[in-house]
Amino acid sequence: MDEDLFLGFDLSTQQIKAVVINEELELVVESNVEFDVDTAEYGTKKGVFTNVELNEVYAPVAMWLKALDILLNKLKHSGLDFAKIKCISGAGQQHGSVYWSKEAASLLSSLNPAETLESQLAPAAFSHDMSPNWQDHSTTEECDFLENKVGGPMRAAEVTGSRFHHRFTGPQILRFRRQHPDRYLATARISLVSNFFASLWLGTFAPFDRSDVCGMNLWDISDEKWDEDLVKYVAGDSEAEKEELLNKLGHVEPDGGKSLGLISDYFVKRFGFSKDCSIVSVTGDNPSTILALPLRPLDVIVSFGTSTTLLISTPVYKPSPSYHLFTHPTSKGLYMGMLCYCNGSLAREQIRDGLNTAQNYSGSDPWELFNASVENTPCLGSFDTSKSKLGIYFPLPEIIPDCKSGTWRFLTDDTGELTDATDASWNIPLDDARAILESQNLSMRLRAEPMLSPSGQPHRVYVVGGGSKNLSFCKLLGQILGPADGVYRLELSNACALGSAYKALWSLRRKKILNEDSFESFDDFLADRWNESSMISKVDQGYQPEIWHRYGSVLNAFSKAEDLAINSSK
Ligand code: XUL
Repeated sequence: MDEDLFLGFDLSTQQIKAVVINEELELVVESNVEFDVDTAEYGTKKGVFTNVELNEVYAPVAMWLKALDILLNKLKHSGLDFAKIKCISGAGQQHGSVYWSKEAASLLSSLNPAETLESQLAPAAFSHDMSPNWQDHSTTEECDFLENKVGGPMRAAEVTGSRFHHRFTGPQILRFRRQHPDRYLATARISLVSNFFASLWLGTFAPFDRSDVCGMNLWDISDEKWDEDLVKYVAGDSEAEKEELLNKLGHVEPDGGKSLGLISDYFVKRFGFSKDCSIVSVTGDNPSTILALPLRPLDVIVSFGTSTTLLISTPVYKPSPSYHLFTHPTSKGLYMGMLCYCNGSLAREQIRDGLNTAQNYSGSDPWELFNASVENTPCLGSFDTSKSKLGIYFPLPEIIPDCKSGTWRFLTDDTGELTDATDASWNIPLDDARAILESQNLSMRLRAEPMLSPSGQPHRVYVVGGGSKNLSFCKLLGQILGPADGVYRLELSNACALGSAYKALWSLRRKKILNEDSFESFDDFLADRWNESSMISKVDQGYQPEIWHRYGSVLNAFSKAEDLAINSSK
């Protein structure tokens, strides 16, 4: 068939994925490359290297170059005609930074199509061979330094949408400059994973994406410009050092749908792309995920993956140190609210495995006992409201709240007083199954409520990611967040890459609004084409007043329990 096609990528922590769609949003082909398996010679574990003593987590940039080449060859062998692709966009894991060398610009623009990206760009195009990863926790000193300079977490959140976080790129650049002053000096450009990827496609440095740039703690969201004070604190202390860093950063493209240019000749000659194929801003993986559906204000997406993330589209810029706000990837006047937890699936699986071992489970569904225990345990572990159980489970150091690893179990009564749970009061590991889901969901509710004003309830909750298949997870999410219109599973295993493919399509086909200097919005464009009944299914009724209020009544106690966990681990 002679149809135009659109390509979306997801360069995430453990793999790179590609999806190709047509104008009707139908999936034409998809493929992926898993780093630990397909680029095993790099020796990463779950796509990264970890230095436990230093709390560092990072990934080799050259591995991504190799993986892209493998992925494009896989797509070619699947019969995809690259010449039909009219536009490409993508998404990258957020916050990760790539440090380009002084030779990078000329290397990027003169690639030989007979050779791989990896052999031509690595190591010469980079002043540092590694990209700090979003799971990195090494920048406590830098975050404290910046927080002091700025005047506290609230001020940082007001300006940049988030307080300083270990993984955010400003603190990471500061640490990089302090640890490797020579490499910092040798750096011509600093990109995020997103515009690093766009730069490969363009054969020249791409600007930052309007949404992903908000993951740096350097961008003034309201004024849409670099915060020069912050840039200066990260760069050193002089005007000259600030200017040097501003040059290394380059600019930010304000229009998420604008073509950044045509595809580099390298891909035209090596893979047979059309010379007219246009490249659109590559955003972060979370902003791209909200583009996989026409998300309305007060709708929430919860992604149950390695990390648990909660995403909201909101017209209100109401910053807080306890969540993140980003500029919406496509729509002026909208923001993306986000919560991002490190302890997602790993924490749940540890409890599941403990339960299976304790009960010598040998069946075929590893979640059978866990789910049965969730169903058979009453709300908060007790029918008696004066003996509610609250647990906190962080096998990894957590981002929200900023807390070292550990497990804590408490009992709380109607007054919100907390006592440590005893072996007699808590049936370990049986009670932990419901308690960990409650704990993860209460934490989301506590933080998301201000973004969901006035009622504190979402309109709809959409679930995605591996854990969305588990009905027990969906049910507890519905009970605790209480969405008025229920919980829906997005029947997609590739929401993030698909969001990027949709963005590529919108970019090329969006209509200009007559007499105005603007375009048809992404959400309207998508809503016109999106076939809801084939994309989502309702998995829980959502709001049940009695249960929702019972969970609401322990939110203060839960917040105190978190404080105890934070202080006990200091
Ligand atoms: C978001 C975050 C993670 C990564 C995962 O702030 O750190 O969700 O984007 O790829």
